[in-house]
Amino acid sequence: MNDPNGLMVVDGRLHLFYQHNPDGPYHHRIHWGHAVSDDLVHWHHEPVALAPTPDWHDAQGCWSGCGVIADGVPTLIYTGIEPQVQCLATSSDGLRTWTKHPHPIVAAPPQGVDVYGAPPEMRDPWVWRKDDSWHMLLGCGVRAADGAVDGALLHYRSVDLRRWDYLGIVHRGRFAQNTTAWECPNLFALDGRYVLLVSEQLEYRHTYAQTGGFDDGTFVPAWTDVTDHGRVFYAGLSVELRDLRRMLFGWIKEGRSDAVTRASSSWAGALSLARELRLDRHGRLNQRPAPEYQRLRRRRYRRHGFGLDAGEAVTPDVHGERLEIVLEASVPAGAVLRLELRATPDRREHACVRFDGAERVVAVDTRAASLDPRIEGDVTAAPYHGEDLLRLHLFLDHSILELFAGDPDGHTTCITSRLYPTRPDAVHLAIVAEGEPVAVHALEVWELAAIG
Ligand code: DQQ
Repeated sequence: MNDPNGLMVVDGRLHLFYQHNPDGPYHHRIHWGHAVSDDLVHWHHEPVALAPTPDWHDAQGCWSGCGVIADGVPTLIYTGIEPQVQCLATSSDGLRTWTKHPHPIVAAPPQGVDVYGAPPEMRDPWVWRKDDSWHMLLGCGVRAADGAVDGALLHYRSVDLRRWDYLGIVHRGRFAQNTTAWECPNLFALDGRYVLLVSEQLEYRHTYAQTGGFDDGTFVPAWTDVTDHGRVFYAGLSVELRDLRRMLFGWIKEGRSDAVTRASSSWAGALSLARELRLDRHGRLNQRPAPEYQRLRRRRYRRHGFGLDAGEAVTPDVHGERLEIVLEASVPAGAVLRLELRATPDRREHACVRFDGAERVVAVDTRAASLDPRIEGDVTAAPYHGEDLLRLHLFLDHSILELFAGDPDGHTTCITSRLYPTRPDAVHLAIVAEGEPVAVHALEVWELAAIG
């Protein structure tokens, strides 16, 4: 899979669609896969929802988009490519089969807007209902005054989802140095403000979050950060659940080359954990793993209130490729706390999460995580925004590490990484203090059940 698509709740069940090539673990003639969950934890596969139609507008691929219920009818809105146009499909049999609307619903860029690309790139519709109208954002790039390209979001309105009027550009800008387009926009109200999520090309690494105001068709950001500091969490897509929690899912990319992926695996890419989004009192993004995952907890190791001298390590007697770890510690300036994960007993393979008490930076280091010479690890370091205590919440799932760092209600630092140990004994965990003693207030580790 690559991007999550079309998230929608129907009869209490969460439907996930996703960019998918049924022919193999590489990106080509993309279809929409489909899976359903009752609990955010276990997924049931449904037949492929959308396939390219020969000699039609999506013949080269059904690219990303969203799902809405319009007058009770489940509706998918997505991008057909070469050239990029927006398409629509509906289901009348409980989301099993889909009928495509005979014509694109947006067939060309708006008049007078110089959308970047040859042919112009505009895609990944995000649609929502407000009052009596439907609204849509499309991601694209537009030329800026300095001659470079800004990412931009085109805003349309419709009463029937089929005929759309162009209203204007909601927001534009650049996060990385060289931008060609914003992709996969999300715009929604949360905790009294608006949140905008976009993923940016050429960088192709981050889903960015901005929070601010949205009035008169203009989004005005007051705060900006990445949703995840790793280089593998991309194309984030959110959904509001029935209980009004807003969940974010991302595509977790591979951390190895396409050639290595194709040589070693029949699949590529994964769905992230569901992250509940909130804003903290400063309007900054708070992310926490959905509590539903607690039901996967099995054997537990627990130790509270202990000190670790400099150079001392604790090695919990829980092992495995699937672990959840919660840690709270006071790490003074001068001390560094390290968690070694997926370690072999001789440490020849191990990944490392590191917190530096002086710099208050949290880092994930996967450079020693694999003995496979084809795999390059890396270091991702990011500022920790919590108050005095260090609070870490980690999920390790075979080759995926998802880290949430920060206060429960504050702005969270998330880092998602990939690690590919080669040895079957790369299942150990150690917590090590360096430099100065560290006070560990709580350490809980669970072995996690598999979901299928
Ligand atoms: N992936 C899709 C595009 C989208 C990109 C193609 C983001 O629609 O812009 O598979 O990863």
